[in-house]
Amino acid sequence: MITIAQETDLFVYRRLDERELTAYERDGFLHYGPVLTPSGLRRMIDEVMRAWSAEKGPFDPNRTWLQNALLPNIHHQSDMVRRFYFHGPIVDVAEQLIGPNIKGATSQLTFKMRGNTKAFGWHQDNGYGELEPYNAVTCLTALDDTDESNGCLWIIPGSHRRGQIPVGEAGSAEAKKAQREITLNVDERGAVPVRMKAGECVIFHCWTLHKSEGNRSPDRDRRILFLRYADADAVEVYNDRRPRLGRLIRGGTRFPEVEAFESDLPV
Ligand SMILES: O=C(O)CCC(=O)C(=O)O
Repeated sequence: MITIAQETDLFVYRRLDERELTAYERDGFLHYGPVLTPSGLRRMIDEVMRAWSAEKGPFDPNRTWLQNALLPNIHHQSDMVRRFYFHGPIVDVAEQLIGPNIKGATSQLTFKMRGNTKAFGWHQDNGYGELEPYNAVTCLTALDDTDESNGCLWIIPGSHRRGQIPVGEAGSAEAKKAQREITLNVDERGAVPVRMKAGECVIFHCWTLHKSEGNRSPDRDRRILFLRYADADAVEVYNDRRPRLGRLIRGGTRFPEVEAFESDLPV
């Protein structure tokens, strides 16, 4: 495995302290703070916007929710995303929260450009395709300042302790392929908004309930880089327990197909 030097001009490295580890265990999430330096943020935005503009552009009410909101596998299109995903500060954090063997499970842009007032309902990330073991971690990095007016994330602290919430057919391999929406009916008293500055991230557990409202701001986009890390041996429960394919980032795996997957992608 290639080890590259820390890129302190682009990324802000910091491991979690004891207090944060305790908070993550209790609340199922952490507002971690800055992960991109100002120049890292500029480069990240430049690169991902090239990919976004080529395929998407501004919000278009005639397109579907998914067409307006998601650009999957963004690490295939951006060197900065690959560096951040494979070698950035969150890899150390994922190691603290998951263990020594880690793969990248998902990378995507989830954008809510101005004009896009569509909400993203309450869900667990493990509802959209159940992974086991149940310790996968999602990291959302804000590329814009985000608050209630432009569709920031909302989280129910401690909701990860409810465990995997059954979603029936909606969690099947077919539903996942069709990228069907899942909205759980939950008691949302106690939910908190996660306001972030551009370049900051929030980290949460695969069972933590979260949602976002529409972007109601007339002039502010809400762009987020979504990355997910899992145990290198994590399997897809909904898919006959086949291994989730994703780039091996740290340690080893018992699955040769995971070891080989994307190992030819440049850093
Ligand atoms: O893009 C959003 O607003 C929400 C993202 C999210 O919750 C998710 O992708 O799991």
